Amino acid sequence: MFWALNGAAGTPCRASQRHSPATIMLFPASEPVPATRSAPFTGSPWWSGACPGGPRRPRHLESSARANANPSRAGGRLFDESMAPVLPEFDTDRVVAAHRHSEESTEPHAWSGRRNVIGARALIQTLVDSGVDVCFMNPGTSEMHFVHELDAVPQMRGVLALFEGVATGAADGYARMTGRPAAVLLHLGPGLGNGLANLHNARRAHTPVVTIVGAHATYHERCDAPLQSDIEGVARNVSGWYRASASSRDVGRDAAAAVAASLQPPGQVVTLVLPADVSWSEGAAPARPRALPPAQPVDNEAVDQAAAVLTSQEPALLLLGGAGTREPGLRAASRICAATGARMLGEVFPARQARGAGVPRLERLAYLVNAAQSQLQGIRHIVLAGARSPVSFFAYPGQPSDLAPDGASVHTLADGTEDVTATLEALAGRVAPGTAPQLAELAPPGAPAGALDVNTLAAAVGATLPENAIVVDEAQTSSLGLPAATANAARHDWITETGGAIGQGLPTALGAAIAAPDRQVLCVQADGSALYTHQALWTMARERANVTTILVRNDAYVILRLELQRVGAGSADEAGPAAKRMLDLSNPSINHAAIARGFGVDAVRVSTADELVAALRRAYAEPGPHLIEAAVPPLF
Ligand SMILES: Cc1ncc(C[n+]2csc(CCOP(=O)(O)OP(=O)(O)O)c2C)c(N)n1
Ligand SMILES: [Mg+2]
Repeated sequence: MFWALNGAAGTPCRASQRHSPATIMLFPASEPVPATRSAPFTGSPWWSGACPGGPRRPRHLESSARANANPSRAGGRLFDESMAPVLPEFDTDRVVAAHRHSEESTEPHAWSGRRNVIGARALIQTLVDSGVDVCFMNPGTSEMHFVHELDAVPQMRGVLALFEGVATGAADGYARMTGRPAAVLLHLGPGLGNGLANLHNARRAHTPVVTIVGAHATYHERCDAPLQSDIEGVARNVSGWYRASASSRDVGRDAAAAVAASLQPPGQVVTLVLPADVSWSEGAAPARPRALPPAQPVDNEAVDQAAAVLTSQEPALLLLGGAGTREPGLRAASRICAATGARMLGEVFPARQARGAGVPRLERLAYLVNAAQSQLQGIRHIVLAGARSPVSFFAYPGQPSDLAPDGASVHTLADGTEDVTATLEALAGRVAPGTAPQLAELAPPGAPAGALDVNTLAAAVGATLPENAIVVDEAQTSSLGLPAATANAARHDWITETGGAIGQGLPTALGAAIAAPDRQVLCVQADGSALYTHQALWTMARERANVTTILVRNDAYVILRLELQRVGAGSADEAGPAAKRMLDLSNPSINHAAIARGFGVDAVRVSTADELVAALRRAYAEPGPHLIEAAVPPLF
């Protein structure tokens, strides 16, 4: 299918519907229980039978702590025994292959026939078997059996976060770098609610996240105890799939279904509710991983029509999002544009963009309406590849919401549920055979000296960025110079705040570092946004995460000074003292380096560009997390 909107700018025919939650599965689950078939699980002490915990007490009371258990992820048996402790980046294919392999297996499951397995253990084992072996969590009473069983299934790495928004943001960052979900364990409705903003960002990034929400025992619900609340009402906001496990017999297959649902293209947040009695009751069994749907075939009609539009000689734009901002998609898009003369732009806030030397350069659509309008001026055709038709982030009096220029046609080449990369490659094969992509040269800026401002900040980042770094950008107004200063830096990946919910930078950087421990993560973090989830620093210290944070201190919500004016409320300079006070963080000024040290992170304060460069070089050279608090004057 190929969708076009001709005439006045408006909503494209289908892409705009794609962001709403796709499939809501309602409790109780009604699908049939899949046949219990097994993969080769016989090698480990755990699977071979006797519980290492000792005496035969009821399983949920049993001490199964394995003091000498090897927590290395190399022990994960889902894929193969030689799996390195560090999974290679972008594991989706591997997950898919494992799921297929598992579906084909006819061996009985090692646990079939066992009645004394509690729900929590079956759940964790199913997650591990399905390729989910990291769980970011902030547990409570209803999750205690899950916590207890972590020692029984040591392939699951539990990562404690001190606020739920850290756990959910970390899961987002983790999956953006691995292509496979992490689990998040949260405590009833309030815990899920605390994690919601970063689940929202994950939803907007189409990140697979398996959210497990512990709940009261099923029979306890009617008591309306203090923590009882509408979990589903909270979950629906972000979840494309929702289910509450009804009994310990169901929880394994529910977990397998949750993982598969999270990986449904283009990826989504899913929520599995785990009542406490489901968690502690026996009679559970781990379930086989579910088969994942095969990638959709390329839509040749859409490719034909995009080819016609792009070769029509009318000004055309290829707008890239989702998988289109990864390197294979960018290379194909660059070839298409080189051959046809079309322009290419990236969506405003891509989930993950490949950048730097050796990668095609991709300018992004601007956040500010006027700037975006001038980027789009004169365009007659917008061809969407994994992106949505451009809209203004907010409504502003007298400004358009829809940014497609009047008279432009909007065409969907591939939406996020389709194989964006393969479609771009097919289009490149059609219109650009023999045309090479245009790749950025390695030409980083020189190391800056002197006063710190948003430009010297950016130059310091570009001059020092290590090869293969992961940059998490929550620098807000201080990010202004970053794209240009890093376009010709060493190759790197760039992660942005897809959903506009702030407090995402530090958690996402934590998750990315756990996903890719051999890569350097640089988090360029605005001060106000940092303070939503700064507890992430403690988890970074505890997990020895290789994250260098530049904490950009301007002692204000600077962007809101601009927004005050843009929405027509009046200029920030002329605002009254009560209004000004709501946008100011300077009284008292916050010592972010001291906060970081309090959380166990090495931290320094810098006030010149040369000091920043030196601090960055030192931080990159040493393992573990570092925070550099940089005093940068506000842009407005
Ligand atoms: C969850 C959430 N709460 C509040 C906001 C509104 N908001 C947007 S930007 C901003 C302040 C950002 O300040 P800072 O991080 O210091 O960046 P600066 O503007 O100073 O560069 C706020 C409060 C938001 N986008 N998301
Ligand atoms: Mg600020």
